[in-house]
Amino acid sequence: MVQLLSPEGEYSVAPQYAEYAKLVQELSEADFLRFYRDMARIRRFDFEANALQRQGQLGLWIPAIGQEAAQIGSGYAVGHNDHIFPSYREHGVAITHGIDLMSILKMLRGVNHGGWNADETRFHLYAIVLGTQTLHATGYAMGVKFDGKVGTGNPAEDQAVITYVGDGATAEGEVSESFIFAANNQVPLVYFVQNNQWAISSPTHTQTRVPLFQRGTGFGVPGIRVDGNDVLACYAVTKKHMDEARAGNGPFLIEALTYRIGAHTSSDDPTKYRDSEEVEYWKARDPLVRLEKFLRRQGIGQDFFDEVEAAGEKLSEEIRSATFALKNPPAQNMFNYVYSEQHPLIEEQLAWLEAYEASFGDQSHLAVADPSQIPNIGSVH
Ligand SMILES: Cc1ncc(C[n+]2csc(CCOP(=O)(O)OP(=O)(O)O)c2C)c(N)n1
Repeated sequence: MVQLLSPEGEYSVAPQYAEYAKLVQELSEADFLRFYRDMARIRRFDFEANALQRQGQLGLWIPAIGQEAAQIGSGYAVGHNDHIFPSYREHGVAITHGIDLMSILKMLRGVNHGGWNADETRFHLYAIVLGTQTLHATGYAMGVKFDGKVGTGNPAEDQAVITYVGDGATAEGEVSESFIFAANNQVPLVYFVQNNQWAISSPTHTQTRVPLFQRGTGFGVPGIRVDGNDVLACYAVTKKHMDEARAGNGPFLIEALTYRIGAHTSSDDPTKYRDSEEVEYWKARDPLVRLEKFLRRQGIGQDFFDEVEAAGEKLSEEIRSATFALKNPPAQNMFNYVYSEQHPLIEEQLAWLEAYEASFGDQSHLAVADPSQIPNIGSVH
């Protein structure tokens, strides 16, 4: 397993991983601080979103606590032409590609169809149907390959694709199919498997007989395991294999070994199926604490951590007030974008809905109180 930062935040490189360490040496102190800022930002966002869900402001929350190093490290390793096909938990990767955090919350409140501009950000839409994104990514990477945008040596031309998939989802047939097409066509694709060790209540060992980094080997997709709680290793390993993919060396799989510290979603209670000792073991290997220890060893002072804390407070306030201010869209919006052109079935259903709503007469006296008047319960640590 590639590890560059120990849980105590010590930087050390085993000789066989020197090629990865070279990529870390190209980073500056500003990069390390940016990694920390974003990891802390996304964790704060996570706590806030969870609280908003509990207050009834969101329909669902999907936490990523514990997975910040895997997401921020790999996200920053994606190049300026590359495309990203996420699963549904990659809020950390999203912020490395300029996704506005409110677009994630709007989706989980159900006030839009779930989206952002994937053309601009190259961060494609979340995929809830497990494993499907690996096929989308493979298809996209086949297009890149057939358009000759691989291995030209021109950084303005060459492209690679990365797809994020969970440990459990690697057992889906779609993922095996994507391995076959990716390998046979030698497409520029990196599979980034976040092994957070649980697929809702199913532990990884019930999903595979081989370590996940070997999942693609028989299909022709080689792989490696990285410490998913070590942001520097996640950055370096992803950077190296995205570079290789862009250069035309075919698909590759990275298994980032991490842990889902929180629940699967706000609808799940993990105390029903896993031991608290296991959770405590992984909390002691918290990726954010590990990077903090490294930064303190590098001489980064308390001022920096205070500044990050203050930015977190500000973010929480912004997220809360922006969420409270969200308006419910007209129910008619659900018919938008079903077909590219008008369709008689949709017109009929829309007419039915309008007649149904009109049958209640004027409803304005039933309007709910202004949600911004809901008392502030304070931030959650
Ligand atoms: C095709 C399909 N089957 C089942 C589900 C229900 N489901 C949602 S998440 C999940 C577990 C996925 O676990 P994993 O791939 O390890 O990713 P994680 O949620 O841990 O990030 C399941 C079974 C689904 N969304 N899609």
